[in-house]
Amino acid sequence: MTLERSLRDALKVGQFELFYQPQVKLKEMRLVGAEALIRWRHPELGIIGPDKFIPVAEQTGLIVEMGRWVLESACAELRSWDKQELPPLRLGVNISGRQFHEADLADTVAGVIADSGINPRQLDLELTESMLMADGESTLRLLRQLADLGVSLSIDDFGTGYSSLAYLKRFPVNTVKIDRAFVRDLDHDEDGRVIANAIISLAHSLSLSTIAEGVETESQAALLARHGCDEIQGYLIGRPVPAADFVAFARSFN
Ligand code: G
Ligand code: G
Ligand code: MN
Ligand code: NA
Repeated sequence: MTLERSLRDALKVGQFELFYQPQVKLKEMRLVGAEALIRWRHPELGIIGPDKFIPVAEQTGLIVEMGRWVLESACAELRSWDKQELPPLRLGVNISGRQFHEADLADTVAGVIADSGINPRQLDLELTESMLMADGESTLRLLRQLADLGVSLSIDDFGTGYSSLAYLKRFPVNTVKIDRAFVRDLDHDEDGRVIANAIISLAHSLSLSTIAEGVETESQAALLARHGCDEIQGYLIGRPVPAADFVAFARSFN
């Protein structure tokens, strides 16, 4: 059976699952959000990560249906956290290039928000630089439609893409996610610190908030705090875990 066929079947029978990775505000070390990360719970092979199947889902177009499932599941989870009386958290959902270029993404997001009954401010859509570079006017229109729904918009893996800074000013984006490559370099050399500092300063000068990804050590967290980075995400705080484990984590965190 082809991987494409297996993925379709897996989606149909409910073998995909979202894991959740915590995000913490550095100033007061308070849990403020999470990123939803898809996993395939394969009956024979165990947990399979997205790097093994997202590229195929992209190529075949299945990502559109899968992405819709991710949005619905993420919003259902937000609703359930609310019912379980967790403090209000923001949940980040990754949007793929193909999904972004589907004509009706804003309608899809609006529909999922309405059906789930979540507060749109709790939903954050993670976009990449390459999506924002594609086509000026239609991209701007779509971003405005999304922003008008009340969701927030982040740029994922910031610094790894085209790094044309013009779009940062032009588009209604709220947050820059500093790629973990830069965070890893923080410990190594002065250049690493200079780059991270420059990204944080640039973001702040445009009134954007910053989340550093892939934070693994206390010394990285301390350097980021000193540079005024707003939030961190990474193994230092917690790995991506199934929903039930995340709820337990959230209850015990503060
Ligand atoms: O979960 P992990 O850390 O292995 O994620 C690897 C990559 O897969 C990340 O870059 C992330 O952007 C991508 N990814 C994870 N979950 C999703 C998802 O639900 N949709 C899309 N489009 N990409 C995802
Ligand atoms: O969306 P994005 O591609 O940024 O997804 C984050 C990816 O980074 C996921 O694959 C996640 O499992 C991984 N990740 C999250 N925290 C850490 C970390 O502290 N260190 C490393 N090496 N990877 C991480
Ligand atoms: Mn991401
Ligand atoms: Na990233």
